[in-house]
Amino acid sequence: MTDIPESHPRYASLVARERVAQGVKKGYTSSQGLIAQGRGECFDYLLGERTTASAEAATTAAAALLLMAARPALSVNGNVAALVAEEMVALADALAIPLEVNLFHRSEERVKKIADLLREKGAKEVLGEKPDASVPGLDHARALATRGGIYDADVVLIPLEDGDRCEALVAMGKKVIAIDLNPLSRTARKATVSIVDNILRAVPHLTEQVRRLSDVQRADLERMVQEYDNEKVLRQATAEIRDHLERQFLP
Ligand code: PTJ
Repeated sequence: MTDIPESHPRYASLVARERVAQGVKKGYTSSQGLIAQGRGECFDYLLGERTTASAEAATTAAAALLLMAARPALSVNGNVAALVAEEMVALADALAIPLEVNLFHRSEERVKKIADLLREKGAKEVLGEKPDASVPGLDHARALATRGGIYDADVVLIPLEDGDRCEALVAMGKKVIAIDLNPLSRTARKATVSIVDNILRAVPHLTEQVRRLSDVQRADLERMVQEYDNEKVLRQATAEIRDHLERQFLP
């Protein structure tokens, strides 16, 4: 790995980039994942590389949804594995559910490498190596799903995805939580709850909220979800970008 000094003004961003590059070298991240990371970096820069108020609101609603779910599921792809493998294991632990590997640029070798990495980080159960069902309406490998996992889930977390599986999962009647730094993406607009934040900040924060809300009464969780308005949150996220840019660069 390139030795990046902690004093570098772009330290966190450069370390994240390095982790995705390592993921490609080790074979669990696709080369296309580098492009996705570049896009994410750009949006994070526009946001001011911070967790905004809109992301806080979305994260709380997402935690409430996951806690209320009868069968929640957590999807992991190559970029998620490179950036937050350990943190996804902690989230799965907090909810006492498995993780499921699901890839767009699928190869069986990459699925196995990601599943092995998650197990190495302490995952108790990893699904996705033997998919036995297919999400209707998708013509690519991302359709592959596991019964007892994403296929039967009522709430699915899909970090860093393109929009069509999000739409297809919503069409199956599922509630979908996206983590996507682009508030304008199809995924962000189609999801039930969109967390517009860097996955590096979003996943630990989501786990913290799941733990914090775990003793809250169901009626109160329901109220949190009912009061949540994803369109309003995405408008707020774009306003947060504009405000940050004006304050920072055009004072
Ligand atoms: O491992 P695979 O084969 O399943 O492929 C994974 C990628 C990410 C390559 C695949 O899902 C893909 O091509 O995704 P897209 O269409 O590039 O969308 C990824 C979205 O995630 C974009 O809107 C990015 O802005 C966003 N994004 C990228 N990095 C981050 C991010 N959002 C949050 N945190 C990030 N670090």
